[in-house]
Formats: sequence, C-alpha cells, structure tokens
Amino acid sequence: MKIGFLALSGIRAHDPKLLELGLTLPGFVERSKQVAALPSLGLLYLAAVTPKGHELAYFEAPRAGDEPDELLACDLVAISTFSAQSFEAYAIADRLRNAGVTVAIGGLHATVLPHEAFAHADHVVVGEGEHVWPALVRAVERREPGRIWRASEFGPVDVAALPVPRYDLLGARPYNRYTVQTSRGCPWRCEFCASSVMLSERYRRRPVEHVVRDVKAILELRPDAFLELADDNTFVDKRWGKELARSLGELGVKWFTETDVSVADDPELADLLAESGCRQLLIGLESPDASALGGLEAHGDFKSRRAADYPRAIDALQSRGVTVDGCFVLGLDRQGPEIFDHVLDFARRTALYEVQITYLTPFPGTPLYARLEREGRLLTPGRWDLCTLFDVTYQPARMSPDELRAGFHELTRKLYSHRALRERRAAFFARRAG
Ligand code: B12
Repeated sequence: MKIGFLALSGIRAHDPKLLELGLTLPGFVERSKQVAALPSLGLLYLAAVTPKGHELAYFEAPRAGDEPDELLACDLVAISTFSAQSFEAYAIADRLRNAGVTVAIGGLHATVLPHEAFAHADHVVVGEGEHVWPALVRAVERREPGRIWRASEFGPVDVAALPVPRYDLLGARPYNRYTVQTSRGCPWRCEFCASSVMLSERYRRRPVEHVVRDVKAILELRPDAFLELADDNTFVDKRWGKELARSLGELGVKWFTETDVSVADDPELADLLAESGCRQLLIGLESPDASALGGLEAHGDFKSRRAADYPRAIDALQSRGVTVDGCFVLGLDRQGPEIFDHVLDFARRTALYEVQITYLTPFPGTPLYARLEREGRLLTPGRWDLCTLFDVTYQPARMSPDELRAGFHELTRKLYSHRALRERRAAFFARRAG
C-alpha cells in the first residue's frame, strides 16, 4: 500500500488583537518562528514501526484546504491531532474518505475524544501508537471494518524498545529544529497539563545510548541540526540527566528542552548542561508567587514549594550561559489582576532571557477541564479550535474574561517590546560576563 503520514504545521491563535501584536513585537515573532517549524515526531515513530513492504511518505499541511494533492494517491493516511487543529484534521479526513482513501486518526485529541474523531475516520487510535499501528495497517490490508483501537489492549510501550524515528522521510524541508524524545510523561501531573501524560500513566526514561543513536541519525541527514527534546520534563532523574548531558556534549550538538526548576539544584548538572551545548531550558514557572501555585499538581505541591527558589535557579543556569525560557500561565484561580505586574517585575528582576505567557487553558481530557465543567465555567465548550493557549475559553476566578484579556495584551506589549527585550538581554549578558 501507499501510506501517507499527515501532520498539520504552524501555530494557531484566534484573538485578533493578539495576532496584530504578534506580528509587530520582536520578542514574540522571534520565538514563534523558532517553534512553528517542527516535524511530527509521533508520525515518524509510526512510520518506523510500519510493517515492511509499503511505500511511505510524510506530508505537512499548514491548514485544512492546503493539504497536498499527493494524499489522494494514498491507500491509507495517518493523521495526528492536537485539540486546536482537530476540526481541520477532521475536514481533511472527510475529503480524503470521500475520495476513497482510508483514514486513521490518532494523537492527543483523538485519544481523549475517540468517538468524535470516529465520525471522520475509518480508524481511531487511543494512546501511544507504536503497538497498535502495525496491527491497524494489517487490518486495512485485509480490508477489515474500521474501529476504535486502544493502545491499552496491546500492552505498554517499552521506551527502551523504540526504533529510530524515520527522520529520513522529512526530505529537504527546512526545519529550524529536529525533535528527539528522551522521556515520556512527567511525575508532577499539573491539573492543566494536556501533554503526553494523556497518552500513558507512567513517566519513562529512554536509555541514553538510544537517544544518542537517534541524534546520530539526525546528524547524518543534517550535520548542523539544532535539537529540541520533545519531552514533558527531561531532568526529573538527575543521575540519568547527567549521563544524557555528557553524551549530548560528546556529539557536539546544540539543544533545547523543557524541564522543571529542580534542574538547577545540582551544580554538577548545571555545569554539564552549559558544557553540553544546551542553549535553552524552558521551565514551567507558571506564576512568580507561591500563593498562586498551591494545589496545581495532583500531588506534592511541587511548584508552590519551589517558587521561592525561582530567582536563584534562573541565575544558576543563566550565569553559566544556559538561557531560561520562563513560562507563566495567566488566569490561574488564585491569580488576580496584580499578576500582570508581578510577571513583568519578575522577568525584569531575574533577567529571564525568554518569557512565555499563555492563558490557563482547559484542554479536553484534563482534570482542569472536568473541574471547570463541574463549576459551570467553560465559556466555549466544544470549541476545540480555541484551545490554542492564546484564547480565553473559561471564566477566570478572580477576573472577568475581558480583564484577563486586557491584562494579557498589555503584558504582551510590555514584555516583548524592543526595549524590554534589550534590557533583559543586556542584564543576561552582563551577569554572564561578571
Ligand atoms: C512538537 C510540538 C509541536 C509542533 C508539532 C509538529 C506537528 N506538526 O505535529 C508544532 C510547533 C507545529 C506545534 C504546534 C502546536 N502545538 Co505543540 N507541541 C509540541 C511538543 C513540544 C512535542 C510533541 C511531540 O513531538 N511529542 C512526541 C510524540 C512522539 O508524541 P505524539 O505526537 O503524541 O505521538 C504519539 C501518540 O499521540 C500517537 N499518535 C500521534 N498521532 C497519531 C496518529 C495515528 C494515526 C496514530 C495511530 C497514532 C498517533 O502515537 C505517537 C507515538 O506514540 C508538545 C509538548 C511536549 N513536550 O510534548 C506540544 C503540544 C503537543 N502542543 C500543544 C499545542 C497547544 C500546540 C498549538 C495549538 C500551539 C499554538 N497556539 O499554535 C499548535 C497546534 C497547531 C498544529 N500545527 O497542530 C499542546 C497540545 C495540547 C493538546 N492536547 O491539544 C502540547 C502538549 C504542549 C502544551 N503546552 O500543552 N507543537
């Protein structure tokens, strides 16, 4: 069979005012360009576990309606979904099926709402795809009827047995960064998290030598590749983290990842990160004040306990030359209108090299979604296209939606202006030199 793998590319936001700001503010534009062009690692994993004897091709569409015509020549097309583009994925799937192509949909959104997706696809997959996909392909070959497949029926995916993703299928596309996964899941379980914790219960690390194997495969295709580790929280295990940093350092690559603030606790790890080519760590700080962070995670109150350490942790990393992208979630239940000034002040004080602000977003399937639904606070239920992190979709506890939006716009202007950016970066370089 000819099998196509289709990812939707680019980023999504609908708030017109924010879009206007995004086009003009240097800090915003710079970051968006970096992150908007990443391949779909999930589909490259599926390609790698596809039974032999099929012709495989990877495609991307910037939006529904702009999908490549070559998809129509496929017998089977696998489409990956995030909530924000799920309707676009469905529209493409409908068109393909009308043209006689068999369609399978999987990914984070289909995992949470498989019956919704099943109205648009022959096959829907719930959970991680590596074990299900080969069985699904064989079922399509045998022309078996479509169904909803559950990864849990096929046994847990052993991350130590993952193959090299089929990076070779990406061809000559000009990606800014290549993704490699070193771990799946995160032990913290924040109420709002809609990441890979949705796919499987457990936090799992891959053997470092397998990560090295995958990076070498990327470097063969692109010797100067910049790596983005597609993890939820890379440095949960410090001993393993040091081994990873040492190995990445030996490969001479430049890389970026996401982790929590405890990464800065261990000076040896921080030194190794600096030496290993780690250019930036994205850290979910969520709020500068401990008071807003209570009860955020299912257990441990990790972030609330650690908030007082945030400035020291940022300094420990940035003084070694590892820049920090501090992420703040705006609209948490315990945040009032004072939060906007607090974030601005914190970013200035700590000279955060990069700052990311997003709205609290109830993604379907999260504990946050269930709670806000119970409390009657969902403003746009079912509008998955608005689950972008840049659109307000719920009633905040201590602000009106308009107050939250206005504060967010103002903070965006202040954080990403030429001047603010220059000041933060000058402070970063001064600290680095001193
Ligand atoms: C890389 C990435 C991107 C890339 C995606 C590239 C692409 N075209 O797919 C880019 C930069 C384009 C992107 C965009 C967006 N992203 Co993004 N992104 C990520 C990131 C960092 C890593 C994802 C990843 O590679 N995972 C690893 C792979 C292996 O897992 P996977 O994709 O889930 O695949 C597995 C299964 O889901 C399943 N599977 C997946 N697809 C299919 C299909 C079939 C047929 C089958 C059988 C199985 C299957 O099998 C795979 C292997 O087990 C995550 C955060 C994180 N740390 O995970 C956020 C994340 C996925 N993004 C998120 C969001 C919100 C967005 C945006 C809406 C942001 C915005 N405002 O624009 C847009 C969406 C627009 C779009 N184009 O889809 C959220 C998604 C939440 C949700 N549940 O919907 C996440 C979790 C981050 C967060 N803050 O919560 N993103």
